[in-house]
Amino acid sequence: MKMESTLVLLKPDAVRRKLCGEILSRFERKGFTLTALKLLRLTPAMAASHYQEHSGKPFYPALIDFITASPVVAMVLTGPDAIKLVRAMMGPTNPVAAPPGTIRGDYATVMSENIIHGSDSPASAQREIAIYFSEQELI
Ligand code: YYY
Ligand code: MG
Repeated sequence: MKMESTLVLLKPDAVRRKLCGEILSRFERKGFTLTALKLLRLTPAMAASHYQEHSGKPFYPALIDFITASPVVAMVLTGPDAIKLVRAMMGPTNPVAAPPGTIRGDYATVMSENIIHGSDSPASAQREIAIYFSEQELI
């Protein structure tokens, strides 16, 4: 067991569908500590930085359009093994493969609007948290 912090985004579809409270509630009930939280609209530069590993892939232009189209909720969740546990609660990238009980399994139908982002490794978490939050904003 290691204490970790992970970046979670509730994507534009989650905000539009007013699912933020429900999803945040799942993470609180699981036992994570909320260590930063904000509503913001991503600039194209932030989106490009966040999704740099996907640059050039066929779905990249649509992904950038989607993630910058309207506000997201960004948060940092902290707790034991937070990175892996949050990914497990999210479910697989493709909602078709996401079991009921996972966030994508319960709320999403298509990969292009799959509700939530969570960091996939300690290196990603560190890099992604810095895109959204300053040191002073991490409580
Ligand atoms: O980390 P995760 O969000 O589960 O998946 P990634 O492989 O990092 O892809 C990021 C994001 O891109 C995914 O959440 C949806 C979108 N996407 C897509 O629209 N079509 C694909 N074939 C792959 C990913
Ligand atoms: Mg990813």
